[in-house]
Amino acid sequence: MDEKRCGMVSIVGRTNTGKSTLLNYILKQKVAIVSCVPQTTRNIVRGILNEKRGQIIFMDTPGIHKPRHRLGKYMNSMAEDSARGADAIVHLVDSSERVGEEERLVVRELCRYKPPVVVAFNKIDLGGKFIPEYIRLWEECKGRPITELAGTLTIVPVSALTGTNIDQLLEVLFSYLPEGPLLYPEDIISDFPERLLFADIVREKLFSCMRQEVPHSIAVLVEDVVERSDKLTYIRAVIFVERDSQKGIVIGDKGKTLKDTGSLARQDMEKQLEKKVYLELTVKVKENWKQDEQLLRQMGIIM
Ligand SMILES: Nc1nc2c(ncn2[C@@H]2O[C@H](COP(=O)(O)OP(=O)(O)OP(=O)(O)O)[C@@H](O)[C@H]2O)c(=O)[nH]1
Ligand SMILES: [Mg+2]
Repeated sequence: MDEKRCGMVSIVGRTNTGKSTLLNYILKQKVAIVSCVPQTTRNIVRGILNEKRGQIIFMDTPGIHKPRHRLGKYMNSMAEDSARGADAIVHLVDSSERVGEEERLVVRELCRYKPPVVVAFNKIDLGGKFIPEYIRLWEECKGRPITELAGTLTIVPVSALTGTNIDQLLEVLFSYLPEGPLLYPEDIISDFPERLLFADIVREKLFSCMRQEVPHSIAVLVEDVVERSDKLTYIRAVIFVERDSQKGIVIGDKGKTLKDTGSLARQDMEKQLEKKVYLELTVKVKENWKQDEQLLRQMGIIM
């Protein structure tokens, strides 16, 4: 029998291109939260695909953007380190959006890295209007036409939402990986700590329940996960906002936003744990939490 292939693949790109959606689609399970708000992902989320062909350890990374604070800088450097150290890189592009400044930043960075790149044109279900712009950008950075870049650069149009061409993407990725022993046991899907996933779930539900835009001011910290019995887990989470006025927005009229968030988050957590969850949510104001190293460490953003 052929030797299995195994390696690390980093999924990088500008924010909101569908990186987390892609990871969840490939793993057929929710391991990373998704929202239409930019900068949803704040940590590296590792998801592991096991197949007959071998094993791919995917790293879903925070979207690369122009950082305005310490949190943003950490998010960018996390994505860059992950790409640099991978066996292959998926540069995930939103092909329904024009090339922008952030995308130029990403391509310039990736061009300097060693691992082979698959440029995956995502959201192809929306028509892929701007694909030629992205190809031109890569050709400019590499200084050669795409036809001369075989082996180091491959392009695949995909849809992480409908699953179009994901098979093809996986085939190219496996071909880039070295043969060798598996790095993770075959029954593990993600090594992302449960506590951080629960915090992310609260954030995802808040994004979907809030009408007003304060998502970038929000951080969630899970302070307690206690197994009360075989059937019940108690989870306590604190939602941090930067200003008093934002506290009101998170709580909502008569507490509705917070209540709806809690109820949706609890349902997701119950699915993950396959048991009942009692979820307690509180909201606290903490100015400048984005500069607070200790809190960023507790949230797993700084190691
Ligand atoms: N139409 C369409 N929408 C998609 C597709 N993939 C993702 N989306 C949507 O794009 C939005 C962003 O998806 P995410 O997966 O959160 O994007 P991301 O790249 O992880 O974003 P950050 O974590 O903020 O960097 C969500 O509203 C998704 O539903 C796709 O193939 N087609
Ligand atoms: Mg994401």
